[in-house]
Amino acid sequence: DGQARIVDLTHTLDPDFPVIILPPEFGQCARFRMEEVSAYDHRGPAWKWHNLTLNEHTGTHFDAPIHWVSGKDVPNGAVDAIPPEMFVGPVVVIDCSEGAAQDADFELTPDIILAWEDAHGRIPADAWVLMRTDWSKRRGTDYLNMHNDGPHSPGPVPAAIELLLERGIRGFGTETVGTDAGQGAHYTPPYPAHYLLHGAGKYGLQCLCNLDQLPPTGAMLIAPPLKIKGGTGSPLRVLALIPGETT
Ligand code: 23J
Ligand code: MN
Repeated sequence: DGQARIVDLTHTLDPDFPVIILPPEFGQCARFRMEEVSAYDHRGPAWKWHNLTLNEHTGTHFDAPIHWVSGKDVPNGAVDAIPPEMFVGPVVVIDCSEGAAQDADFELTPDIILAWEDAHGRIPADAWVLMRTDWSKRRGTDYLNMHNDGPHSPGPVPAAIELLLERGIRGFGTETVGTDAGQGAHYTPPYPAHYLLHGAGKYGLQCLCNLDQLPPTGAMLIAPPLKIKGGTGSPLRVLALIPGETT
């Protein structure tokens, strides 16, 4: 009947929004920057516009298979080559917010997924699976939660991603700065969400928000990345549509 409640799962692109910090031996992600070109002034009397500088993995963003070495040869693995049907599809939400409030290193495990399926049914093939942690409500340094031994934020164990791949999911999304836990480098394989998902040709979404406004099942996700030639990912607007509800 055309009725749907629309929830915006996107953070505002803002130079102050944290970006991932990798161990110092690696290249680093540039923050979002905005440079004024003109503002109805001598540089352009009737218009205002900006030059933008950003990493593909800035703010609320999409991860393509070629982001990771395991997915480097996936056909159509760059953002410009992914079939557009992949950008509209069903979404389910696994609520890990209570556990993540207690434990910054909270792990999404197969047991949690199986318990979710007992309550809500089997995860449908081709669905996006989002891990709700309410981490998007954190501000400032609490978001990356960096300690001397690196960042601490919740994420999936390798076996959880393997189970989601058995279900044939389309992709996996989180409210944290990555699809992997802050301490995800210490799993086998390191960064299992990135390694396993992208190796299987699946997608990622990171830095999502407002997952607390979604039902566990029944919503549709619209998540088309920018069409960057050979791009490994892209900031994007992510919208959820909840049929039969009104805003
Ligand atoms: C590069 C290296 C490691 C990671 C990431 C990027 C991300 O989380 C990302 O934004 O895809 S873990
Ligand atoms: Mn990314």
